[in-house]
Amino acid sequence: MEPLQQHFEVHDRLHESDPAAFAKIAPTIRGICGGGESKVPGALMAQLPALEIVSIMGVGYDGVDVPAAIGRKVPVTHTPNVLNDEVADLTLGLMLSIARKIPQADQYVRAGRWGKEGPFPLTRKMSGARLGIVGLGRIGQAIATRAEGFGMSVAYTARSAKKELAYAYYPSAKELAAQVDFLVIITPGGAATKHMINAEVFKALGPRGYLINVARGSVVDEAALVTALQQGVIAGAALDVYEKEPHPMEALWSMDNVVLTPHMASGTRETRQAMADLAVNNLVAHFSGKPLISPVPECAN
Ligand code: NAP
Ligand code: 8YV
Repeated sequence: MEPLQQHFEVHDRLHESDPAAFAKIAPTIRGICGGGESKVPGALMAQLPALEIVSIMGVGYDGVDVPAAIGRKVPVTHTPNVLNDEVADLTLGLMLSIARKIPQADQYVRAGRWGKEGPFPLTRKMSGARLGIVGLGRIGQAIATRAEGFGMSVAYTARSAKKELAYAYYPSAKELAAQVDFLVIITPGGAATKHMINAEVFKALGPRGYLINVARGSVVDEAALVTALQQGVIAGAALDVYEKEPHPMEALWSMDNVVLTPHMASGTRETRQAMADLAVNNLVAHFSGKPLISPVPECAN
């Protein structure tokens, strides 16, 4: 907020907190700044006749109606790359957490169970295991590099095979899942990937397989995931994102074979600052007539 307020007159989420007051100032609004999860529907943009730009502080922009923005000649920007390390770090942390049951072990000590019940039950080895990545883009590749440090084999699926990379390519998530121990999801959200990870994929992943979702909740069929976890179709899941945020399905809360984080993969002071700087700098560039730093691909030409 501070750097935004230095450059602009900011109305902080007034459309949500006071729609009547928002309606009065709406004709003067020239830019929208929002987070990666922000909803910027065409209906909101339609209330803003002077709108010139939408700047998203996040790499994912599935909440923005990009065709509607383009129809209005309103460019959309986002914050790619500056968060690759952070999201990849948390992903490896989630993989270790679910395989080694680190949060559960922490609870075991805090609840005094170590002294009463003895050693913690044995867990699962991650080093040397097989990793499958659904979406081998900027963040997916950062995850792959880290996994190599754990001696893991890496395979992936994406819209297209990456000839320049030595990892094995599978044409679908289901075929990939059948070959791996850990299946990490890191695609964009939106209609094209909705429920791409479903009951069929869980069956292919199998009873020793772990699902890790750091992409968007919409990519995974959460109800089918709950069933798969309850029935032992897969070994476990570590999730940073959910279909209804901030309300993950309650069935997940009490399960021992899941690790849940609250959409925090990019959430360090350092990285959020870098994302904020880029989001603000895109706005500053636009309003000073300079080229945008990081338009979304659909607006790059
Ligand atoms: P990116 O560089 O654009 O990579 C996206 C990857 O997904 C690409 O490999 C792409 O395939 C693949 N993909 C896209 N649509 C697909 C489809 N329909 N089927 C299969 N694969 C598909 O994006 P990124 O910077 O790595 O970010 C990825 C996503 O992570 C973001 O969009 C966001 O939703 C999520 N994210 C979450 C957090 C968090 O806090 N949990 C933080 C940052 C990002 P091609 O390579 O063939 O094009
Ligand atoms: C953030 C994200 O939680 O970049 C994304 O797509 O989901 C996350 O980095 C969010 O965008 C912060 O605004």
